[in-house]
Amino acid sequence: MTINRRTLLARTAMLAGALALTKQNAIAKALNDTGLKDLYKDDFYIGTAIGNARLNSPPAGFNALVAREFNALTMENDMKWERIHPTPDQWAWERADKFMALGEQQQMFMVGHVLVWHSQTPDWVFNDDHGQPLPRKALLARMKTHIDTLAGRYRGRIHAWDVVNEAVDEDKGWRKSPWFNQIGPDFVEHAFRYARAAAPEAQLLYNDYNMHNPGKRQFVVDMIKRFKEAGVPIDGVGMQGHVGLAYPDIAEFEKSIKAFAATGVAVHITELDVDTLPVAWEHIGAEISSNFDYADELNPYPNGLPAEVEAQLAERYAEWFALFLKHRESIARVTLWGTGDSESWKNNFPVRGRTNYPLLFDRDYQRNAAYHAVAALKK
Ligand code: 9MR
Repeated sequence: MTINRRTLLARTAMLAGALALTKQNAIAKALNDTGLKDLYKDDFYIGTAIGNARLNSPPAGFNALVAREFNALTMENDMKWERIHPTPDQWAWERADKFMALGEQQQMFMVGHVLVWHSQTPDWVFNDDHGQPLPRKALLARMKTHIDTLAGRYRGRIHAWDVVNEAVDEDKGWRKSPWFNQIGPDFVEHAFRYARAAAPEAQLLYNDYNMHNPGKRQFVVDMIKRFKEAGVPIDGVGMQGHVGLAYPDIAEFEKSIKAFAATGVAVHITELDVDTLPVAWEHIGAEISSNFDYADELNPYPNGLPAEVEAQLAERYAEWFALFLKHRESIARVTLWGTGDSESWKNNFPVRGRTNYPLLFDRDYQRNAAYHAVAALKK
């Protein structure tokens, strides 16, 4: 059979097309099989936080997506005191155990959140049977039992504990929480010592928001130095990273990374999200006792993020990750505070019922522009 020139050209074009398609498929497959954790494998862990709803009834493909993209896992709420130890004699292990199983199946870096916090801690913790504030010694004993039981149960399996959360009140020094008021400032060092005894293999972190604030930075640096001199076991600082499109000043955040790292502890970015909505308040941290009334002008994108804001978000995420990469020697982990936008606490805080877009996957768990910008830094 003779093949004329035209047929030959047509066949060659078809073959080239098929080859291009195969190549495209190979790239798509590689992208499907690997995720951020692979791109950043030589830099730091990439984590996410899992809420109870996703743990119990994950949407289709959710667990596979988490396994593909992340290699560190934090429980968003269900290891907090009020959830896991709601009454003096009651421990609710089911959800935490399930969380451990999920992460351990994938050999993830497991984060315990949180041992000692002023929030989401039931009143009974601080009071005696007559409703009177417990004295120092008794409250310390209660703290120790809690830490022994919780950190002890997951000993050797939780790789980092948020030992104390949010004990510093911006630039006003120690937060005047019941822990502080009833024990004194050394409640923090006691918590770290108890944690070391109960979970000797775990990295022990102090975790807080607004860590770019110079007053807070200095206070935390001084605290770490005092701890090191006194032999209080602290291994790292958690910089939560609840940030926005325009705040905080990245240069201030960077100063804090450097200052913490200079004390010799590891830096963990523990709760990253980027608020895309109008700032409803002056105070930009995560203090959960604040709340604002809903107003339409505070919820401008109920039906989708406009392309220009999406581009801004991508650019902002790229800036943050470029900063983290610059300090990769000091940073052990970057954890996003949730996977898909629909999960985020930012839809309800500080205003309830808004539609926010703070994470790297959209409401259908598709990678968004910010995801691609973060990935592109490593390609
Ligand atoms: O994301 C958490 C949200 O679901 C809870 O309602 C809220 C209640 O305190 O806690 C959120 O997580 C917080 C974390 O535990 C500590 N840092 C601030 C986080 C956002 O408030």
